[in-house]
Amino acid sequence: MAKQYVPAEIEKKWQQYWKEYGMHKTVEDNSKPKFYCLEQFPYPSGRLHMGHMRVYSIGDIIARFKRMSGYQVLHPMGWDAFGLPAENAAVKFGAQPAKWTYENIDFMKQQLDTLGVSVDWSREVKTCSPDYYKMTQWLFLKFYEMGLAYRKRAFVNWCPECSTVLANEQVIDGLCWRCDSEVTKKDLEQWFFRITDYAERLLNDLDNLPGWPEKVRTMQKNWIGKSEGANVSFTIPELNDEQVTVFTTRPDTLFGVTYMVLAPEHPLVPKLIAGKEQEADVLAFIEQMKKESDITRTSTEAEKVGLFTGAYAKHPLTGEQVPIWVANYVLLDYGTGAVMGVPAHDERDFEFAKKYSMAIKPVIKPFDESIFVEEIGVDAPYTGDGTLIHSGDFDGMPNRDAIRAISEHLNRIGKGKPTVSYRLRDWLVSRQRYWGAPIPMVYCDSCGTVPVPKDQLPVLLPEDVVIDGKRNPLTTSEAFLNTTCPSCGGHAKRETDTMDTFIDSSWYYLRYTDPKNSEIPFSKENVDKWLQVDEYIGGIEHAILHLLYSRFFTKVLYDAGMVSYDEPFRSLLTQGMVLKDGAKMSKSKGNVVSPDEMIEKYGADTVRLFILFAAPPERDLDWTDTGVEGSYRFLNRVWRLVENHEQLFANGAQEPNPTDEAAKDLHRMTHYAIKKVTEDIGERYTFNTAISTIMELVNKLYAYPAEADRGTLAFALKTLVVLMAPITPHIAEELWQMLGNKDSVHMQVWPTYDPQALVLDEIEIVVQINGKVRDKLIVANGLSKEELEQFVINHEKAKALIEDKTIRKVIAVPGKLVNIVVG
Ligand code: ANZ
Ligand code: ZN
Repeated sequence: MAKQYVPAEIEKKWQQYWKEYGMHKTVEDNSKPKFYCLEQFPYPSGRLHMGHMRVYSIGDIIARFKRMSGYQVLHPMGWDAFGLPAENAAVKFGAQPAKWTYENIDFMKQQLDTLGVSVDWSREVKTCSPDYYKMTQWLFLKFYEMGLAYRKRAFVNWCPECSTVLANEQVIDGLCWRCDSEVTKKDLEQWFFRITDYAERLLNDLDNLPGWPEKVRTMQKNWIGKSEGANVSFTIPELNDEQVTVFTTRPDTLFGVTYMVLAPEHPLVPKLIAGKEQEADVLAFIEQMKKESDITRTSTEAEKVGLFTGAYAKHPLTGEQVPIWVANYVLLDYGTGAVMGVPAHDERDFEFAKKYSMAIKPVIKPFDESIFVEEIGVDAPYTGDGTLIHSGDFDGMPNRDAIRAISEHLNRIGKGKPTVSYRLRDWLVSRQRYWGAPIPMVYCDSCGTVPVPKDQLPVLLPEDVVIDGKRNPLTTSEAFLNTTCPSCGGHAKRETDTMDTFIDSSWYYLRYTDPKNSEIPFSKENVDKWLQVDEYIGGIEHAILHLLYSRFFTKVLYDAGMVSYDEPFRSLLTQGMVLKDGAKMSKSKGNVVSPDEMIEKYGADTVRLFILFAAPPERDLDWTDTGVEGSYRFLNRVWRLVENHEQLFANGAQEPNPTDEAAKDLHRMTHYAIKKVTEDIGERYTFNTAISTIMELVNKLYAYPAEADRGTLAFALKTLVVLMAPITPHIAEELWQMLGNKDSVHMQVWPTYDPQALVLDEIEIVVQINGKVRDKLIVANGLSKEELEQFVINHEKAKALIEDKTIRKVIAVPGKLVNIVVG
């Protein structure tokens, strides 16, 4: 009796079976090589979307494939569970952030189970649970001990919508990464991590990551933004020759300086303007600038605005007077917060000088003789290379050489030195929000800032609080306002800021190796066994943020002797987006396809098959109903195929004996499929072409004649089901049973192909007469040069071509052609 393919039934059944037999538990077997397969953990927003389905389908095919290929595989899952949406939900629905979060986790976990992902839930981590954030706090203290966590007052990025500060990495084109509001600035005392100490290593070690996409490495490189140049000191006669230092990448243009610009917030500015007529205007300008974000101030579209301070500096080499200005386009925290203005050779300076009618003095004569010095600075600056002019002793020197020569000269006379600047800023890690890991610091009335001793962790987050969306409830929490100083026992207040959630996610992949450790974040033994992550899969949106922070964390913990690798992710796969009708799925566009509905209608296997088949993982994937239906039909087709041949296995299948033509052909296809699918899944991650190959095999099986060898057929069917196991794990289990097996298909050893089986018996070669292609011949494969030559010249077809002419020479290339030279 024909059995129907009913995904809902078999999927439930097998998920239950896997759970019952603990089949996704990490098997610790050190006789096998290890493989750590990790997908970025989700934020428990409420429900999984198609993007999640994609990333977890990709991770799962890899994890399942590696298990069958003889690896001990770590494939864990958890929740990036702190963050603002929980507080917003609390305001909106009145739910406690904790309750809301845990309920979401329960729901989404069940969604992941319906997709059939083989994750080891016994290692689950939730960043919001006290056992986890205790260790996040432990690590904060470690950073503090190492001098890598510090508190300072600074103008920081502020998102008015989120009511919190943001790290530089979280300001994307002037907007908040989370809510897209325009970011402003605020003067606050905040905690920072000294990531800039690691700038050079974070940059250089990108070269040791060949398994990362070039694009991501370039983005990190640009973000770190290393610039080599010089610091040059000018003096200010009216302030007793006090020094003001500028950072320049172009010391070769020093003689072209016609003014200097300080960042409005530069500490010297108040002294420069004191008592001058400019004072009031400049002070007002400073106040205005403090509020604008760096991005707004320096964007190329933004108009350059500045004011003269009324003060002058003395040029270090010429002694000339240089007027000192303040302007929006100079930032306090890059370089030295001061620049020398060279309008003849710099775009920004040119624009500024034109606007305020400042002198423009060319000091580089272009190598390109069609550009005249007289033209420089009339309509545009000259930013190319050339020879120095109007530059004293350096006249005539190529400017690339002058960069070094002038730097060295300044160094000798004590007025400058070679300097490297980075765009990367220290990581601002405190947040004025409730739903995060409390920063484990107290402020004692008499001892000042005191770290909480590690044995007093965790600093618990009170859960019975009122969230009004305006104010962090910790700032009025009794437990935070009144505590005792761990050092003197006197009255102290706790820090009420919590940590940036990106700290939680900077080390979760380490915790998975030792998730239940209650003493320390993880043991060295466990972490060293599993690290590095062999394949990390996630979205390109984290190219800088999460990935840079995680690299930084790993390097710090490497320096602390806690891990043996200083890069966490050996290989990185950034998956493309899931689109619908060419657009990103979004509620506002009304084009969201619900994973639950799809799984209910077609089953998880169809959803997985479609996702993996529709596009290679890095590319965007367009969700189409016809595509999903096609995948569903294919699974039905395989189902019927196996069912038609169930009898074949009733009494145990025979061994393959491919002697007839059809059997030979099928046998070759089967081995080819093994080879192709193995390489596509295991090496290239081109799951789509692996699936096309499986489809080809199915077509061959349908066309297989009833009289052809049965053993060959049985082998092909078994192989088919095994190859499908990582892709469509539920139906593969069911089909495996239909083929007469009692164990799980996922426990099978991944097949290897027989290179001999791929060799064809006969091949086609080309026959040429005097170098011209004249005919084709079928010959036995593997003939030697001589055998091939003899076979062809004695063949009827060749004889006809040669006619009565004389054979002068025969050139035979086995496997390809035979050229007969006649005359
Ligand atoms: C003089 C000069 C002449 C410059 C010239 C460039 C071209 P990158 O390459 O991005 O590191 N600069 C330095 N500090 C600055 C700050 N805090 N805010 C805004 N601009 C600043 O840029 C380095 C160049 O940016 C420096 O070299 C300086 O201008 C400017 F033909 O000095 B340059
Ligand atoms: Zn925001």
